[in-house]
Amino acid sequence: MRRIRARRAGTWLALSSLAWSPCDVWAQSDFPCQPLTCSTLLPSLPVDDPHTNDCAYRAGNLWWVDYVAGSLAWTATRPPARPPARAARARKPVTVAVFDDGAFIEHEDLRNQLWTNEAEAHGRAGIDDDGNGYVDDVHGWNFVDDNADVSPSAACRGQVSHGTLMASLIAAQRNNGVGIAAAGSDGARLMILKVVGCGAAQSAPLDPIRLARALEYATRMGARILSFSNHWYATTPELDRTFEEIADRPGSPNAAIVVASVPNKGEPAAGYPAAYDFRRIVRAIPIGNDDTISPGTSPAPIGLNLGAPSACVIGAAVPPENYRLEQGSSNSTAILAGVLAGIWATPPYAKLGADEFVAGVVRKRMSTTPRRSKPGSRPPYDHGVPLADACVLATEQRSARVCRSQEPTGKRANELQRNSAGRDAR
Ligand SMILES: [Ca+2]
Ligand SMILES: [Ca+2]
Ligand SMILES: [Ca+2]
Repeated sequence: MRRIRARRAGTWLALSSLAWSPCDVWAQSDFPCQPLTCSTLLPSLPVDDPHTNDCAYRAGNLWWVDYVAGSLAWTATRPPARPPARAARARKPVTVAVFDDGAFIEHEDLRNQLWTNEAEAHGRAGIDDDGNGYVDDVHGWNFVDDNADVSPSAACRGQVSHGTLMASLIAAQRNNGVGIAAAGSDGARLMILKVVGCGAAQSAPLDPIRLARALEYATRMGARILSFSNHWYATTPELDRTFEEIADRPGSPNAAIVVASVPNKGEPAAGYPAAYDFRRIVRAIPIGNDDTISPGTSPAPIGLNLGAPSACVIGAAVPPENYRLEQGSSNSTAILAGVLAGIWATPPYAKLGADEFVAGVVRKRMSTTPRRSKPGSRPPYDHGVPLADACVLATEQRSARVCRSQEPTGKRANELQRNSAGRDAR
């Protein structure tokens, strides 16, 4: 693998592509709780899960959750035959570190989904209670301003909070009566690591020392999945070594799975960390409608490349919006991270180490699923990619609804057909 060595000031980090969806839904006062008519929105199945009351889900707007069979992961993390106490012990939430521009952690779908440093949560303000070198790091750390405030700063309010959206697509709270749900709702806990500022700062040069510190923090504090909905095109020996330790060295005490975005705006290369050929790198390939790979997707190295939804995805936003409809390869990455966390937290996978999970679940099962995208027009996508799909696992625990069919039926199908006809006529 050829690595581009960078002068420190030349290492760039860019949030992977994210764009407004073309759907005019903002005039709807109760967005996202009413069924949306959107030119690119794929249908969900009729909602009949009594354990999931989130309004966007019940409205059929979370097509992408069913697409990756997120509700299968919920079912599997709710073993019906076990007493509650045993079920709780069997479950092992996976800490997912979100490397982004921070997140609005007071959001109604995020505040109960956070990783918590218990020593700091029950400690004294202004004191580094656990002695890890970071004062009051309750839910993560702000490596930009070097403090514990991981929420978007006042200067960033009114701008898109990329990290808020990503955090919600990994692990938005399920069954709280509001908003959305995600594949990692029950299995993931979010560690918020602010490594880039908002607005114009998002395309500013990356400080590799800052990123290396954040990586070291994440693994030391127990993150098992590191989610990067961003990429950069030059690296340093220090960063290479850090990623190698985390994502490649067998038996490393810092072993974790790195979920890396592959951008889809026609970039000639995927960038880092997707460009690393390490064994614990899992790349998200953005999938648009009808199982097609987003046409501008950069070529990714051979390896663990799984397709995940990118278009017309509803996620959390900073008030007063609260929710946004977005499309982009960033979405695919966060959704894939949530899928992996949701599965990994579930018996019998919860007991596996990072290498075992990658080898036995991601490589052996998910990467060999017969459910694949349509072939892309050019290498390396001319044979398609396997689609992230929890249904290939734990067949004995399958939720019949999500695995039975990907096609809408009955009344919902008729309704979608009418909507489609109406769109075509416009
Ligand atoms: Ca601390
Ligand atoms: Ca403290
Ligand atoms: Ca919710």
